[in-house]
Amino acid sequence: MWAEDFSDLAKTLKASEIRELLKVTQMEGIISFAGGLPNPKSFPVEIINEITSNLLDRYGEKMLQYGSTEGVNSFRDTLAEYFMKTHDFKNLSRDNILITSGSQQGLYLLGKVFLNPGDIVVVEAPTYVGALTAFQTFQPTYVEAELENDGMSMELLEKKLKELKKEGKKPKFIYSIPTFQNPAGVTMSLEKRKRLLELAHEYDVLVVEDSPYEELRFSGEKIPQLKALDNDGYVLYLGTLSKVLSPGMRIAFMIGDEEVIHKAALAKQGVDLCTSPFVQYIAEEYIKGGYMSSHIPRIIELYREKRNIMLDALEDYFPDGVEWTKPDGGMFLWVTLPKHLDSEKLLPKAIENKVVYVIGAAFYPHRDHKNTMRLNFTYPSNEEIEEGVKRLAKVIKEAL
Ligand code: PMP
Ligand code: G9A
Repeated sequence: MWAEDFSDLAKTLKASEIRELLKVTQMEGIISFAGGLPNPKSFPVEIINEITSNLLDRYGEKMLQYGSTEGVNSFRDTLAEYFMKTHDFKNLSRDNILITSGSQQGLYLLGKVFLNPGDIVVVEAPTYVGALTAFQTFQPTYVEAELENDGMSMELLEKKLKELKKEGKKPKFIYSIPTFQNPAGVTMSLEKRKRLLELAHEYDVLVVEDSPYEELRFSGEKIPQLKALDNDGYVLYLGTLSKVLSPGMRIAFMIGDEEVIHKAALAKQGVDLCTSPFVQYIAEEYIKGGYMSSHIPRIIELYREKRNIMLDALEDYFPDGVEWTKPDGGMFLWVTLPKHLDSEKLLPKAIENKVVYVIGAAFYPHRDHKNTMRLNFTYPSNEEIEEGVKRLAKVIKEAL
């Protein structure tokens, strides 16, 4: 009835592939490798129950009131200390930190702060589909740097930055998920991280480091975050508690240059006034009380087993000519089918066989890669992983 009155922007809005697929995944008997959902077994329900009731006794009035847009000050102080101590981030104070309602909101706020229509954003290809959804309101132009097994191609990035400079253009930022990337599961090497920062300096471009998965390492050596290698505000870091505590709590944080943080807080005022103080107090106690550090190893153990089961099943059931990444952490792996197969065309067949994944094209700004798919291994049960891979292998073999 009102569709004619929708704004030009609303008329362009498209559903996120992942949000849409959540409906399919709720169908009876479906095994889902689609959404990036943590396993419910990873939620520390009892700890949260206990913390919440203690906190309500002590701080009930503050928890139930509106809070400042920047976030609860003591929580911002706790995070500053936590990231300097555990991540080696330099010179943080609460003024470098904005609490957001999920990193998804952080991405949206960055769009609001930086992007005019047509502005350039450099992304890894493939990249997180939710970032494309967040930025779409601001209608940027994308420049893609291909993702390799050790992270974004620095050669391509340099080439593109050089070309843009020749045309008198500069990207507003480079968006990267360097650790256990979504969707591909790969991790950027230390050499590439250093090179990325050199290029950021040379071409004077901000780097947005989106890092929800870094704590979930199952194998290999820890690599410093880009933000830990940054001495002068070239990296804006997005962290979240969604994958190490609960996505339902919607607690995340943007860490970076004070001026950007302040502007993002102004942008947030019009979005939700503030992130729930109730939940911020709980999150603060979860970190300060050491619960987070003691709980993460349990999540890692749960997910490492699931990753191994999926890798073994892929090896056992997938036909020759199909390749996949072998992630050291995170929640996803990335499957590449022979060139002539289109994972979007296979999806209805997969759903018929009661298994679902996210098509690779969703993770490219121009949706121009067809023969890939993303598999999540954290949500299904161990038995479902094996059975789901078997079903998917059948669909692929039939298509071959
Ligand atoms: N960035 C990336 C790379 C993600 O994978 C996700 C969640 N899937 C988000 C941001 C958003 O996370 P949240 O809003 O729950 O913090
Ligand atoms: O449910 C969501 O939209 C968050 C998950 C993101 C993903 O699957 O990448």
